[in-house]
Amino acid sequence: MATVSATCAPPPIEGFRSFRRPPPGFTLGQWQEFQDRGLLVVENAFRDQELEAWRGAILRAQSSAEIRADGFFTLRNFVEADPAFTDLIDHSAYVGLVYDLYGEMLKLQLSELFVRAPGGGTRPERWHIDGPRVLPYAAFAPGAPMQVKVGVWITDMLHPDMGNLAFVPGSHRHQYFDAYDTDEVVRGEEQLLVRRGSLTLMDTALWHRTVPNDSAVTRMNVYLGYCPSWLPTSDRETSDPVWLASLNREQRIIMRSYAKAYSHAKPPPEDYPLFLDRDSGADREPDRYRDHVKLLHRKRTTAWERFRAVAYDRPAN
Ligand SMILES: O=C(O)CCC(=O)C(=O)O
Ligand SMILES: [Fe+2]
Repeated sequence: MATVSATCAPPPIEGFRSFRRPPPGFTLGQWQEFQDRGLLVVENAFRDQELEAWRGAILRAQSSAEIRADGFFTLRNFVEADPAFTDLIDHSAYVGLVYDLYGEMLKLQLSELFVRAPGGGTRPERWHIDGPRVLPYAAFAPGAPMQVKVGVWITDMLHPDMGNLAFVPGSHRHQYFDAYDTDEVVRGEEQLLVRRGSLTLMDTALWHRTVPNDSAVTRMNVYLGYCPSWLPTSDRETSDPVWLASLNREQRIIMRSYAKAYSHAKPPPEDYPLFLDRDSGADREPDRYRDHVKLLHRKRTTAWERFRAVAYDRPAN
């Protein structure tokens, strides 16, 4: 007969050994740049080999899709389209940054790739912000970067007018923008100039557009949008379970493939912790609650809440 202790021993927590600390987050300088301009640039964030793998996967996706005559190609939820893309869900170059913002509720809101070939028909986007317009996130959370987009730049963007992203630095603090829904050139506008291998992080409350590609070069990049899990997912309902099973634990959680909508507000217990505390390695903050309070009910402070003290100051105008 089995001993009492053997039968009553708690089962090992599945995956416990694989809990890990998040990669590095914002430096103070990066935080300042992100909050002042609404867009942070990190050069040399990716290796050549990775960029080549992603470029190959974009070309594969493009070759299996119907391509518009003008060479414009976009694909949403692209992370599911090719195994070469899955490491973009939790890439160490930026998952620490978005974890600083959204902590234990981190979700990949959307993934989208863009191929903007030379020529007039590259479907430039007019001035806009991403996300809800009639009551933008800033109406409720004026100081919070509620939605961000990571850009991974696969081709050199060293000159203007090659299908660049254009933006007005600091405009994420304003809910109104005179050139909204136009493609006018505005004062203070910058075209994003970055080298291949750069990473950008944009607060999507930043007013932005794209410019036509008058160069001889095809622009290629991918965007990964992140937000708190309780904002709606933009590019999918749920993910293919077979594909999900091929991901690592953090990737699977960050996809937030929940059958019930309210699970996005209250994720299941097995999804905690997403990451351990970067400094202490603990799965909780000390001395906050009495012992009986379950992990899934314990608030974990984000780095953003601490950075907020360094004034992420966006008046609600
Ligand atoms: O292609 C770009 O750089 C920006 C596209 C864009 O603004 C969007 O998809 O919301
Ligand atoms: Fe946009």
